[in-house]
Amino acid sequence: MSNAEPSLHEVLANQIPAKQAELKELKEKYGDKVLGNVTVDQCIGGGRDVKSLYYETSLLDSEEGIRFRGYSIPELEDLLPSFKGDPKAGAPLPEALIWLLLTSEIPSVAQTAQLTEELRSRSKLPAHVEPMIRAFPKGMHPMTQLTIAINACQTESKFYKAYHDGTPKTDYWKPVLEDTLDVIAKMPEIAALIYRCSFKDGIVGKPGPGLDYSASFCRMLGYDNPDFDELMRLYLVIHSDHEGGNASAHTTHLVGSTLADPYLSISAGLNALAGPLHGLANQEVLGWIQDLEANFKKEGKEVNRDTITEFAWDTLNAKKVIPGYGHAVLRKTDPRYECQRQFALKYMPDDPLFKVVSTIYEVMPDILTQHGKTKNPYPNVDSHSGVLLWHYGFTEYNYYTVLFGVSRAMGALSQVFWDRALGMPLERPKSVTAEYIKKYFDEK
Ligand code: CMX
Repeated sequence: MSNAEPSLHEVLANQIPAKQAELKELKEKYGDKVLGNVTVDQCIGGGRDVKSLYYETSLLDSEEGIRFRGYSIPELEDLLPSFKGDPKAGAPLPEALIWLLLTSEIPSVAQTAQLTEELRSRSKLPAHVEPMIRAFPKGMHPMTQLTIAINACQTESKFYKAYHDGTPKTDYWKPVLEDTLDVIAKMPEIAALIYRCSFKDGIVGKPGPGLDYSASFCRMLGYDNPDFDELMRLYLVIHSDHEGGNASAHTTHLVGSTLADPYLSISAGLNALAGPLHGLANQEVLGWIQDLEANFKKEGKEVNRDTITEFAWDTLNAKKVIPGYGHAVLRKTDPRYECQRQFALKYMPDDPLFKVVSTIYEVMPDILTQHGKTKNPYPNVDSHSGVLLWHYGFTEYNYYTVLFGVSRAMGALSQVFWDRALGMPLERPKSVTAEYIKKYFDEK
C-alpha cells in the first residue's frame, strides 16, 4: 500500500476520539428525552421495536431492509472493490466490507488488498484446535463444532491477556481490534476443517497465493470454481450484519459487555445463530424442500404450485413454521433474498431447485396471508441461500449455518470493537414479574 494511504489501525485510531465525542454529545443533548414507550406486549413479546440498543455498524428498516454504515446492498455492489479491483467487475469483497463496517469508509483497492494479506497472516490455528476438531464425534452438529472450536482458540486472546495485565480502559480497543481480526481470519480455517472432517476425507485444501479471503475459503473447503468464489463473496457480505437486535448480534454484544473477550463473545452469538428461528433456518429450508419432494414423489406427483400449497398447509396445520419466511422486523421481501435471486437468474436460471424456490415465492406470501398469523408473509435471507450452494454441489445442508456464522462474525465483532472503543457499559435491562405488572397498573 502507498505511504499516502493510512492503515486500518491508523484510520481507527484517528476516528475514536471523534466518535467518543459524538456519543458524549448524544448523551448530553438527548439523554433525558424519551425514545419510544415500552408496552406490556413488548415486555412480554420479545422486546420488538424497543429502542434500547446502541449499534454502530448497520441499521434495518422494515420496508427497505438493511443498510451497512448507511449503504444498501445494491450500493455496496457498486462501491466496494471486487476481486478484480473495479467494483463493477464482480461481487464485493468481504474484506472491503469489514473495512467499511469498522471505519464507515469505503476502502481503496490497495487498502482492501492489505486487509486480505493481514487476515491471511493471522489465520493459523493454535496447535490444540485441529486435533480437537478431528476428535469430535461423527454426527456432532457443525454449529456445535464451530462454537467449541472458537472457544478453544480463546487461548490466543490478546484482550484477555491485556485486561489481566492491567491495560487501562481507554486502550481496550487495541487488543480488541487484534482479537477481532484474528477471529475473522481463523474462521475459514476452522469452518473448512469442520466441513472436510464431517463430510469429506478430512483433508483441507491449500489455497494458492494471490487469492482473496472468500476464494481461499472455497479452496480449503474443496471448491475450485470462479462462479462459486463469486457466490461466496456475495454470501459473506450479505450475511455479515443485520443491526444489533437480532439474536446473534445481540448476544455477542451482551457477552462482550461483560468484558468477556471477542472469542467468547462471538462464540456465544453463534450459539444463538444455531437456533431454527434464526440462522439455522437456512438448513431447515432445504430440509423442507427435500421433504416436499419426497412426499409427492412417492405419490408420483411433481412439485408445482398445487403440491407446494398442499404441503405448506400441512406444515402450518401441524403447527410448524414455514422456514425462510417471516421476519421480526422486515415487512417486505428481504433485499438479501432479492440479491441472491439476481445471482441465480444470472448464473443458474434453469436450475431445477431454483425453479422450486421461485415457485414457493409465487405462492407462499398468499398462503401465509390467508393463514393470518405472521406479520410478514415474505421470504427472508435463509429462503434463498441453500439453493445457490446446492447448485455448485454443496449439498450438506446441515452445514449451511456455519457459512452464515463465518459471515456474521464480521459484523458482530466490528460492533464489539466499537463497544470497547466507546466504553459502552455492561448491558443489564430491567426485568419484571407478573405481580410487578399487575401492581404497577392496579395501583395507578
Ligand atoms: N410460518 C408460520 N408461522 C409463522 C411464520 C412462518 N414463517 N412466521 C411467523 N409466524 C407466526 C409466529 O410463529 C407467530 O405465531 P404465534 O402467535 O402462534 O406465536 C405469529 O406468526 C406472529 O409472528 P411474527 O410477529 O410475524 O414473527 P416473529 O417476530 O414472532 O418471528 C420469525 C419472526 C423469523 C422467528 C418467524 O417469522 C419465523 O419463525 N420464521 C420462520 C423461521 C425463519 O425463517 N427464521 C429465519 C429468520 C431470519 C434469520 O434470522 O436468519
